[in-house]
Amino acid sequence: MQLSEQVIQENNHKILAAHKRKFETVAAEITELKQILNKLVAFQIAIPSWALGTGGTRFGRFSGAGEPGNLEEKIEDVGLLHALNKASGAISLHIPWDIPKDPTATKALAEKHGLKFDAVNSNTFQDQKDQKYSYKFGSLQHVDKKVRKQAIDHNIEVIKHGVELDSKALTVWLADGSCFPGQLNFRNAFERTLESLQEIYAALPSDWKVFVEYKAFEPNFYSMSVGDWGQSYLYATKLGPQAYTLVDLGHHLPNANIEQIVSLLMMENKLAGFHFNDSKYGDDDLTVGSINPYQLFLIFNELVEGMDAKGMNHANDLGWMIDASHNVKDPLEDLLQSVEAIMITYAQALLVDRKKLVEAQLVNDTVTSQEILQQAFRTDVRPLVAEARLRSGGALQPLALFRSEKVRENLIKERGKKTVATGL
Ligand code: LRH
Ligand code: MN
Repeated sequence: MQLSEQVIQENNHKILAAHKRKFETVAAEITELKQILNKLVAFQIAIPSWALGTGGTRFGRFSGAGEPGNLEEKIEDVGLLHALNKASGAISLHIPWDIPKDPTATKALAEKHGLKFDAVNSNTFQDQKDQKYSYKFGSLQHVDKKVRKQAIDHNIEVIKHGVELDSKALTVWLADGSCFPGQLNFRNAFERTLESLQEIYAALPSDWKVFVEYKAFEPNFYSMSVGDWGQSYLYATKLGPQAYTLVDLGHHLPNANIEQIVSLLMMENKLAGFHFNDSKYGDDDLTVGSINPYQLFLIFNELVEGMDAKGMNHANDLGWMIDASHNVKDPLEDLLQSVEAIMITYAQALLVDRKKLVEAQLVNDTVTSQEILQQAFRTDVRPLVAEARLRSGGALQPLALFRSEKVRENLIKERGKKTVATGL
């Protein structure tokens, strides 16, 4: 199921006048309008290949119909999202869930949909059926050198798959840790994990990066061997200049100040990028901006300030990826909402009057500082984001068009009612 440019343009035409009125109203208030629109047009978010079907929890999974049953259908679904919002121009694969059997054909299919391959993800948190050694007690941290070697070889295999698809980064998330006090010697576990990561680092092509993703808990519930930003930063600095710390928004303990973590990682040139999602309690992997949109704004506020302070290219210098799981929403509608939330928040952060903010900070005028931030956060930038989409050939209202064109119904007709197992 693909949505033609013609269908998108015809639909835009019906609502263009209303859009232009709203756009001109908000545009009238903005000084650097052209720069902001160019930044929005250039900003692309990677869609996770593992989030195109219904997820589930240990208590159950309510599968949906018309979901992708193979890598080709996953690429088509991301292509559909990108046709609608022109901001989903990349897909992030998870190996072995998405091994490209014919990389040349896979790359060609992605190019047909205007998609690139973002970071590839390794998986040493599940035992594959033909696997020799179990990861029950960890992978890169494991006390048994044979298990560590198996996990290292897997990561090197994943790099090879990524190279064939012109990906430029490997994301390593480790479930490694312990469930009980006394189960693990923390220092030895760190040293074994570092030694293992050093072997993976040595296999990186010179223009590649490795993203070390941290997580406070789950599936281990006493310690995680990459449990917070400090531990990930320690690995990344000990590994070398191609290693960075990946921030998954759901991987923090309650009330962590994620925007401060982001600011300091950028200061150190060690921020890899993000796995965007939202959460109220744990690693809930909910729709971006659905629970705590102000926190997301404060994070993007630090990102824009930090990237401009270092002259970074907003679109290309960091990894912008979603990592979500869908239990009750249509996966594609959920992803459309997540991309929209990220684009809205980025636009709001671009509206912050940085000069006035610095002036207020330098005189400890905390009231004015808050007023400046909330002026931007309370600006309805949706017409700006829609205008950027319009100028990129996308839909003014992606979600409404997804529904009015009965995309899910058509996918079910094409793929049948069969339900598909996702890796998670
Ligand atoms: C771990 C995680 C990691 C992925 C997995 C699907 O919670 O965030 O990024 O490998 O989800
Ligand atoms: Mn993640």
